[in-house]
Amino acid sequence: MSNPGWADWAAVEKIDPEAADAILAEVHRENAKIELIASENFSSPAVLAALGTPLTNKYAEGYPGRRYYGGCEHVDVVENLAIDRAKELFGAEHVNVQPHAGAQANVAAYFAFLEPGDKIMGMELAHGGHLTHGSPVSFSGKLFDVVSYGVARKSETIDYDHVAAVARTERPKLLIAGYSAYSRIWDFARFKAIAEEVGALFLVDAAHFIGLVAGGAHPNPVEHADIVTCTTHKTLRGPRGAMIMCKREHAKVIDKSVFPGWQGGPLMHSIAAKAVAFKEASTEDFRTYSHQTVANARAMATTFEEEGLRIVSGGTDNHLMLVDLQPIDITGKEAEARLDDVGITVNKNAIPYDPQKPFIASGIRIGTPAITTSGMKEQEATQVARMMALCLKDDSSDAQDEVRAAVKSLTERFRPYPDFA
Ligand code: DSN
Repeated sequence: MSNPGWADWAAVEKIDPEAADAILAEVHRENAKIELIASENFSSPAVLAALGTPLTNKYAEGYPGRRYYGGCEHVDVVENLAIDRAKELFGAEHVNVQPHAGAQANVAAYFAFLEPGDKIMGMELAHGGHLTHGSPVSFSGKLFDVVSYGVARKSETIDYDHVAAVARTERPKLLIAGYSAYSRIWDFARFKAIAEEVGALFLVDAAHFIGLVAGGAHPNPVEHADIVTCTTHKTLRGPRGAMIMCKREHAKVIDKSVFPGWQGGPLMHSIAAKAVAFKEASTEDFRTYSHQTVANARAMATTFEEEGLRIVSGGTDNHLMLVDLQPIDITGKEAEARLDDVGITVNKNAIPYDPQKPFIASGIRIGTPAITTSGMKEQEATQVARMMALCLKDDSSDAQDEVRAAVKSLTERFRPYPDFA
């Protein structure tokens, strides 16, 4: 059955031309611009097809075999497929595939073990951590007693001795590793040892790099952490969503915290798409993709440095890098706008010890998951970095036009949805 008949794009155009136009414009943007936002990727046609199914209709509160609604026999199969594939892919003892998003996975994981007012210790947002790791503007900072660690000023990498010293003094109940903007491999074994020494649970938020783990291009935090949370749409290239992996002994509290603790009905269409994405992630193609993502990031970092820009911590081991723009005297905010204008999408980002406010920022964060999905290799990644350096260093209209033309020519060859006209 190649055309099941329930997805009808013509109906969207007929019923809601305004929404249809905006959707098509977004797909066109994804095809026509160079996408370097480190947390974004392009889902495959199979993942997109699984998302757009009548599984969105089904209420399935509970878990496979233990639901609060009838008629769950098929969605049970789907959820079990997703769970079993994730277990296999990451060597996890238990997996919950129901969290709707990364923040929901973290809230459910924290409250499986913690009470409001308990102490958590995570990486500072300004040094690359995530809002949910204790920022005062998120639930994590409002409901918990937060201790943060950052990167060392000189190396711009984690100072494990400092983390251990703070943990010994503060004795958090939960130690969190993970980031939104850190380009180095994390020593999970060292963090586990610190957590054990102070009697803390150890949680890794692997949202950014979990796809690299699946493809064998990054160490696996599941081997060390009590709990691993992650999203499914970044390097893992699945549908927007999340999951939690944990040791068997924590399975019950994690499941109860997700449902009924923090969520109601699971998004079964999204869980179906997660199952498809996990199958894709177990292939040799995905291994190649993950290693290429890292190779592309390295190529870009080297090129930026050759062009006189500074890479925070001196390089990258993963899919992203922070570029310090201070040597060329342009702010992150200005750089984001100028690059956007020539067809290159990035986000401004604070660098560690940034003298600028976060909304201005001295840096930009660059990630290679999306361009690698579009087929770019080191040669194109290097070309993109050179084009970006030209755009940022020379604001003449000639230079900007030259980069705009180069973007057009590259995106004609490398686009995520080539069949979309
Ligand atoms: N918003 C994501 C990112 O860009 O890293 C994290 O949630």
